[in-house]
Amino acid sequence: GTGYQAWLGYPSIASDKSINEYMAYNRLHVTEDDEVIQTAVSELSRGLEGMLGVPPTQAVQVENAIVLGTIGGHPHVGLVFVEHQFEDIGPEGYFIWHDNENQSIVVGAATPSGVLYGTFHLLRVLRMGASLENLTLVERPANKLRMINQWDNMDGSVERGYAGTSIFYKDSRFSEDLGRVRDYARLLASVSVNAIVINNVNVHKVESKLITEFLPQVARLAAIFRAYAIKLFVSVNFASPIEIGGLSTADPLDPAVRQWWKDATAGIYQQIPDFGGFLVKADSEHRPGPFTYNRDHADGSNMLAEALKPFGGIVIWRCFVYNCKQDWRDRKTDRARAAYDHFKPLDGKFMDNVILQIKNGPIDFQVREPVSPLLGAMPSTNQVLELQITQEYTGQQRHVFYLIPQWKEILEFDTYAKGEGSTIKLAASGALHGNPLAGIAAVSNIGDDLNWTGHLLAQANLYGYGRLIWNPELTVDEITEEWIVLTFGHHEKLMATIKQILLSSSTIYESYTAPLGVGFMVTPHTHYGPDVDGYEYAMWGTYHYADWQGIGVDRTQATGTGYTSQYLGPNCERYESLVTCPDDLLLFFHHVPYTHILHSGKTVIQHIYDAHFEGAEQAAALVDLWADLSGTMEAGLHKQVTERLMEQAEHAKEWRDRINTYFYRKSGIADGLHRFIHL
Ligand code: BDP
Repeated sequence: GTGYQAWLGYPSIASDKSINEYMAYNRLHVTEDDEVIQTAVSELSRGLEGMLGVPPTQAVQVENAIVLGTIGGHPHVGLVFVEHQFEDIGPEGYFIWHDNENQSIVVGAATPSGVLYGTFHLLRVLRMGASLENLTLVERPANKLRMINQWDNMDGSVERGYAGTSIFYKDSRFSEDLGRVRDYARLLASVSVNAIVINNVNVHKVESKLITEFLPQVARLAAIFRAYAIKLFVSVNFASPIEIGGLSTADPLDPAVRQWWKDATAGIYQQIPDFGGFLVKADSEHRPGPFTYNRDHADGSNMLAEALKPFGGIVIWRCFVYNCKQDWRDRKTDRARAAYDHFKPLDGKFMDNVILQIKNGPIDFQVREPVSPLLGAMPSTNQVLELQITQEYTGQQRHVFYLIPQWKEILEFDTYAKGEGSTIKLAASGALHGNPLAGIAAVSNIGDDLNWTGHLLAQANLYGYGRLIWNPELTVDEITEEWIVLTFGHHEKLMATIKQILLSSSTIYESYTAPLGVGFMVTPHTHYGPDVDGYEYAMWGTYHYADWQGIGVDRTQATGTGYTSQYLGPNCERYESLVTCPDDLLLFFHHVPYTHILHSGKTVIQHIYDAHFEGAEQAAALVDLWADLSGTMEAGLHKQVTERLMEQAEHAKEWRDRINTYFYRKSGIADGLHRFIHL
């Protein structure tokens, strides 16, 4: 009961009715010895053996077998594909087809990676207990780049990691035991992740050497991921030519600097021929960047892109760029504006192997933020959407917070960049503007905790992330139900209860933390637990401008920072006007008196009180809901979650009391329901 297998456990189905049906196919027909296809074979063997009790045998003919292969490499797969004229599956898609005549199942794709994804899909079908009769599945990914960012440091710590220490590094070295990394690669590939950045975006001196001194070890990691069709990327330090190269400048237009990057890059490709490229955080939160030399982000990224270009590598340049000192005591500047203000004017200036990576919101992964107006706003520039799986501001994997509904909302958001229907999912996939490189990246939530994610239920966020980036059309229900069955098995009550907990979790958390989109209100630096006073008083404090009369950040064009003008069409007016601005984002866009009446009919202050009382109550109720599941799963799993939920319930009370007391003292307005006596 550790949770280590996550959604890839394959318990025996000896007593299920499907066993006889599945048993009839327990033979594999494979003709290619490609490494990734062999990975697919071993995954399938492992799964079948677990479920059926006996490993599959090698089939000499395709009858009564599972047939795996590429269209060009396995004659039977090629034949089936042509005969059935399955729709275009692209380089990474696949088809799974039940051949009635031969009583076989054919998993085919254009490339080995497609075969691997198809194999994992077939395993999912078997685990879900579905019938194989008439099975026809044809899939291709919506997003080309499906990436994970590790924020791991070589000292073994993980920035914003809440599940133990790094599985990659320890004491400024690579971990001796890379078995954990291999198991991680399995988890990622099983949900179609095809790229990973192996170190934190904040690159210290020691990690700068990943592309020089530590290359042999990086190459070992690349080999592990390669077997699972995952490309390896490294976060680089923009000042590397100085830090480790012995140069006196990192000016992107300096010929010696450019040469240094070219040589370093060539060195990488010598050891890792399929190296993915670089991820860069520059000119943000004290990281070095082109601004030091009066150059812009296009100059900086193009220099790296030029070095990578001959090898087919790419530069992913983050747009999380803002001056972390700017808002302090100054209400005229606005951190929310920064990414758009910096990057929008540079549209068209980036090389074609540069991708801009843009956080989903304009600030920083808050519980609630509007969608970043930069997404979709640069037609001539490649972009990827950046999400955060690790729960930095969403309870740090001590509180349950299921992120899939939030991500769905983001993906469905209409930017109006090319008129109605210009959704974020189309911007992210590149379809909106026809960009050649595009996709989605997210900050991982795993560490060396036995169950990977600290909170067992946080595994659902990693699983759901993978499923959603492959196919943003999947519904929240579909993803949730899949994860529950794959993790806990089939059980009616268990399904209903866990689903209820997951689907209510984000609303509950939101209600006892920062209200109405105002954000932060967390302890500076750790970002865990409530904190009340604002930026006016502390540099890394919260950001809500609450005083005795009112609260919120005025980002309107009429009287505020003008941030609303970065939105297009109806979005701009919707946020600008108090009449149309949605309640849940009200304080993100407007500064209002506590007595302002929401669309819900409540005043802002009464909403704050009510939400906090209700949220804490609902958090406590989760403990009871979970308690009711005892006996439906392994005791060890049950206990893990019980402990976290109890901590959450306690902590929710602290949130409730500190936030409510703060606003009561600020506003002097009593709770209409007179509940404070119970505090
Ligand atoms: C913030 C984190 C910080 C990261 C930064 C980033 O607090 O640790 O370095 O984002 O994304 O969310 O670069």
